[in-house]
Amino acid sequence: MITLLDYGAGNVRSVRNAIRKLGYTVQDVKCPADILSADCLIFPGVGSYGSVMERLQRDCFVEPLIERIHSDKPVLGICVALQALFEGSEESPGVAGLSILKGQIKRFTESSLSVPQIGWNGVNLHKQSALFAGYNGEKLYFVHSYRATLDESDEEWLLATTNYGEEFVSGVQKGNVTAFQFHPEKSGSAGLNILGNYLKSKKDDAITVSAKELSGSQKETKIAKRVIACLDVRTNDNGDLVVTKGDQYDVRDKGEVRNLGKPVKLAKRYYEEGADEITFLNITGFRDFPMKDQPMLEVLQKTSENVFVPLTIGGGIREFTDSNGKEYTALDVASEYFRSGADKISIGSDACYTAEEYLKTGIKTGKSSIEQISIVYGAQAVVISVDPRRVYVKNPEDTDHNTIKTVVPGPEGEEYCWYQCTVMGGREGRDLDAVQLASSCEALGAGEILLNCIDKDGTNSGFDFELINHVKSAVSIPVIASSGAGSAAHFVDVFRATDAEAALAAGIFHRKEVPIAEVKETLKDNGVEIR
Ligand code: 1PR
Repeated sequence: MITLLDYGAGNVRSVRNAIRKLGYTVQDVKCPADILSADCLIFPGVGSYGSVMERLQRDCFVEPLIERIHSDKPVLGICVALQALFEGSEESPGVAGLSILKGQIKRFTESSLSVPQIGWNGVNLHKQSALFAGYNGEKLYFVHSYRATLDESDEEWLLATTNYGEEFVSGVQKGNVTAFQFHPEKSGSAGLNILGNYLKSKKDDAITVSAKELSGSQKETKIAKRVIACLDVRTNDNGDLVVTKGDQYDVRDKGEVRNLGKPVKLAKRYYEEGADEITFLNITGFRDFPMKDQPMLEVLQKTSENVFVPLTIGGGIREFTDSNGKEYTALDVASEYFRSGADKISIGSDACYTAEEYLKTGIKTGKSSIEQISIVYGAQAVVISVDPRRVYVKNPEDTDHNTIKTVVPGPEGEEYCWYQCTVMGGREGRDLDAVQLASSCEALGAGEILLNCIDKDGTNSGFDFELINHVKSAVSIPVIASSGAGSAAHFVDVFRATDAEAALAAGIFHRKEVPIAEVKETLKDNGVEIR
């Protein structure tokens, strides 16, 4: 029986599912006394530093947690939970941490790297640990903007470090108290093995493997380029929820919605084939309301039972009033998705409306979906899905929008274009360009850009490098290149021609034209860092 400290923030379902998958039962901490009496406690950290500490304070969990740690009873902290062991964080100035370890958590400072760090990175082990028995140096999943370093007086806690521009502490351990910056529950089979070792060692003393044996010679770790499988989901004309795929966003073939499979089954297949991340887009979310759309929530719940890599979900994240007059905020909708197993939510149409308002006034109202969700769940949980299409102009002066000189001239030989943002799945073009959208959303607290391209979608002709470089140079958050992948070589091309952190594809995976393993192999053969 494992006790989970679920204080109601973010995707704790994944941790719960991972524990169950490993054959253990889970009970929740219901009152402060449970923290002290638990045999084995897991403290998942999701959300921003301030909101984690605020919830712990509200529920009177701070004192018993400190007491449990001081008395060396088993605790495993994950992500922000590692950071919570320190005195405080730049993320939430003035908020006191648990102060087990000295010092403040600081934001990544290396300007050439996107922040947050989102993706798979290595760890260097600094001491023996039973938790890494059977670990073969696989990369593990990280998602954070702030990082820990240890004060010299706490050196005995050092378990693992990772490099992301600078070296930071990715694992601490002393006696029975351990915390990881990475997410074992999201790190595929390698992560489940580590989590299993923690759970096992509480039953019978697990084998301890030497740090040297585990990580070999210590070297700088590198973040991998991510390969993402995307599932566009909607209800077809028979009322079945299906994975579909458009050609330049037109998902109908001879009048019928294309049916490329069942969402839960396909997601499991992609996980097993080595996808680094899975994205679901509820493509009719702009007209249906997700909280009434239980099948979509069910897709997430079922998927997260068997898929242990990050899950993103988009579609319909906005405020809404139902037929009974009940009002829901975008945060309510997102929270429901997080509770159902999402690690990140993606906002499409509503991000355009928000950016337009922000560009008009320059005021951050704190009320937009992006701001509300980012404050509670952290920037890394908020993805902006951009659906742009090219608009050609003869001269840059012909438009107020951000233009590029293109190597793919327009129908009338135009040498310039801008990328017009669209809403409602490409149905309506807005007076907003992709750079305006991406940079406004970053300013409002978004943590990643999912950069689709209507012109390229479903064409198998390769990614639009011009668009990706144009947007990438305007933001300092990670960018996922999307639309147009037709071969494994296209992934190599996009990582050579742009600095995108990830590349996403749909059609080639659904139609089994290119297996994910082939994409990974080809990237590796061409010297691209992969998981
Ligand atoms: O506006 O917040 O409700 O979100 C709706 C979401 O649904 C947006 O993220 C939007 O991108 C997506 N969407 C809406 N309509 C469509 C459509 O196709 N008719 N799909 C759609 C977006 C693009 C990618 C696709 C890549 C890769 N699909 O998701 O997977 O282009 O495809 P490829 O590799 O086959 O070329 P809101």
